[in-house]
Amino acid sequence: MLEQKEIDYERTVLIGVVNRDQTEEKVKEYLDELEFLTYTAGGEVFKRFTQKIDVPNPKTYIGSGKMKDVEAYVEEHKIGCVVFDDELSPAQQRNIEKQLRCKILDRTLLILDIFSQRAQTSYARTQVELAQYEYLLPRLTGLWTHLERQKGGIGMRGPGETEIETDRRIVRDRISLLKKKLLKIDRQMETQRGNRGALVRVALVGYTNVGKSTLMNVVSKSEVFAENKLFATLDTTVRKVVIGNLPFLLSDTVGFIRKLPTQLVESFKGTLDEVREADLLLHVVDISHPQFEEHIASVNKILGEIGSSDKKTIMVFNKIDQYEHETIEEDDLITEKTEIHYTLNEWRQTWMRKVGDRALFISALNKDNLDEFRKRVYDEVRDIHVTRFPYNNFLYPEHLDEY
Ligand SMILES: Nc1nc2c(ncn2[C@@H]2O[C@H](COP(=O)(O)OP(=O)(O)OP(=O)(O)O)[C@@H](O)[C@H]2O)c(=O)[nH]1
Ligand SMILES: [Mg+2]
Repeated sequence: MLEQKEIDYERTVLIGVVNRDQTEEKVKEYLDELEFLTYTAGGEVFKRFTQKIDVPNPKTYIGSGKMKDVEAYVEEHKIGCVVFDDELSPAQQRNIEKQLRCKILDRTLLILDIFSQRAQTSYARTQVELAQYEYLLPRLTGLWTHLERQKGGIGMRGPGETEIETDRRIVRDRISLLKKKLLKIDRQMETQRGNRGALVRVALVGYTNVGKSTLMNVVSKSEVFAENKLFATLDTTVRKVVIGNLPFLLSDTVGFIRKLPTQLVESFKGTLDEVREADLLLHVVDISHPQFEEHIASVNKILGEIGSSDKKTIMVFNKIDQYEHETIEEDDLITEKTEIHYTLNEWRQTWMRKVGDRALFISALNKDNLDEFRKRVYDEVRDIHVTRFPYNNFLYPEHLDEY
């Protein structure tokens, strides 16, 4: 009989701060996301600590009193890992680690660790490794050196484990080597993309876990890995899709997240080229997520960073099957109607006002409204094709009823 192997989740504590820009409610939402990230990396959250401070303590990020509370908790509950919701300076990381005597991770390191765990192809692995070395370089002195060398676990995957002792020069050499390797792969991929001919290119983009791969699978009948964890997809998959008689290329790529580490955006340049070179973006949104509007803003910010803000975009609001809104009782005269009370129809109207008919509401899982989705994509792709090849649009009859 096969032995049921249980995953040993690492005992973890989260820390966030409440300040002028981050209200208590916001910090709770951010820590919810950090908890999901921790779970994806293989950790179980035992407790969250938050503190009200406007300026983080330069030595320990949170104040010394709060640090004592955390220290006591870590010791009593045998916590192996403490995760901070922001990027820590190298000095902060060292000081905190000295006091708490366990692994200290910040948000960036946690995300890098998940990427490292998830990277499947040599291309993705090279990109993640580059980002990890870039993160490591300013932190080389004394990172976890007094901890016994644990095998594996959160934050220990990748180069941190074996090469901490080596000096900066070696790390710099490694970085330039990885960059060269990436450049070579990028060139090969560029040639591949060039060979694809004149087909219109459509890219799925969006926050992580919104359903991009699920939608890709439904539309293209492919089998891209989809899972309810963050960053299920790291590599780009491209499929030829035909709607009606119109063929085009659809790509599914890495999801975005709030505060995506800059090292990652930079080293994933090659993967993100697919987005940069697309003719049309399908911005997928998980409308059932309470912070979906903030997710849209984060995605738009990253699209700006990679120079893709001005692309033609269709907003695809996914997971409508899971959408819930709060209701106000009829005799309740105090509660003001806000966005949390919107029905799907009200969201539809709001977005129609913003982007016209470039907003769609679907469920990729239940295949709801997919006909409408196909028709919209068909229309946009046809428009692009006709503009590009004005004398070659014989492919597309005017009245096409079936998609
Ligand atoms: N309820 C519901 N769940 C969905 C829907 N579409 C996708 N999901 C689920 O959402 C989770 C994430 O789906 P993915 O397709 O992996 O999402 P993704 O955007 O590709 O995620 P990353 O690759 O991690 O960025 C999976 O558990 C899916 O089954 C939907 O329409 N409704
Ligand atoms: Mg995916």
